[in-house]
Amino acid sequence: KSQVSYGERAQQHPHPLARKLFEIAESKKTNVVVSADLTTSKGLLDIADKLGPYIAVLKTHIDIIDDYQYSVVEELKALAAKHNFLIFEDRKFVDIGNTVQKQYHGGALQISSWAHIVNCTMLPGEGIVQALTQTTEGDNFPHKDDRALLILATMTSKGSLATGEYTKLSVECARKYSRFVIGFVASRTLGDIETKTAVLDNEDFVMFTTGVNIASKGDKLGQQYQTPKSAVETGADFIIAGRGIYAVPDPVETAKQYREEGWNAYLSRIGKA
Ligand code: UP6
Repeated sequence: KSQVSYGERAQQHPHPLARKLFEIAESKKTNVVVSADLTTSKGLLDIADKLGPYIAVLKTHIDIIDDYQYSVVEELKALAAKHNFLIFEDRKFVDIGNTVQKQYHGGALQISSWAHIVNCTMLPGEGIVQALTQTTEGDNFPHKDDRALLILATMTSKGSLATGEYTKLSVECARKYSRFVIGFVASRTLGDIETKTAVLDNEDFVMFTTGVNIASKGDKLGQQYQTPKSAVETGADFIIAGRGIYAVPDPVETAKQYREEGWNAYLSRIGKA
């Protein structure tokens, strides 16, 4: 887990989008990512506008929006610019290279035209990362410096098989394709897996942690939670919270609370508390 400040990481990171992300965290003093799992356009846009000032990233599942039209992501892009946050489409690509290229760039959702960050699983093997990386490098892709990939290295759901060899391959591919991969979605540091694949202190992968909730330990469908403080202590650079923030009576006050707890844990981690 990094003991370096977001500000320094913003200056040193080789990837332009990671630099931007750390700049946002530093300037807005927040490491909160809200998982805006609302199922209507209005719900999504309302929460994005209200919570925008307190978050670094807004995570979407755009395919759960009942009344989806492309104008929703255009409005979302405008809100991202207004409040200075990035958009992370939690698509969890999981297919052969040829298919994920089409899912990322085309189809009904046109994800690469609006999502700064996307993620993929390692189930298909190296080819998925290779395919996604490759398609951002052609001359006809205008957003190259503004797009990045996270690898889903572990999962928070009970009984998940994203462990062992799967997690090791996540680290290997993140390293090999670091021109597009900036980090992981994971719930623990990846420094403790075998020496050959362990994340090293001099590698600046960005760690996003889901399953963050102050008030609950889990749900009835196998989700398992930890608090913002424990997530940051375990290595999260960015804490992702969904229902803990958007499904409570006062999402704005709650987002501020997550921001404060996440930020204080970060300050202690870098020795500035
Ligand atoms: N998510 C997890 N666990 C993972 C990966 N992704 O919960 O291992 C995603 C879910 C959801 C969000 O798809 O969008 O993070 C968690 O929402 P919650 O905070 O409401 O449980």
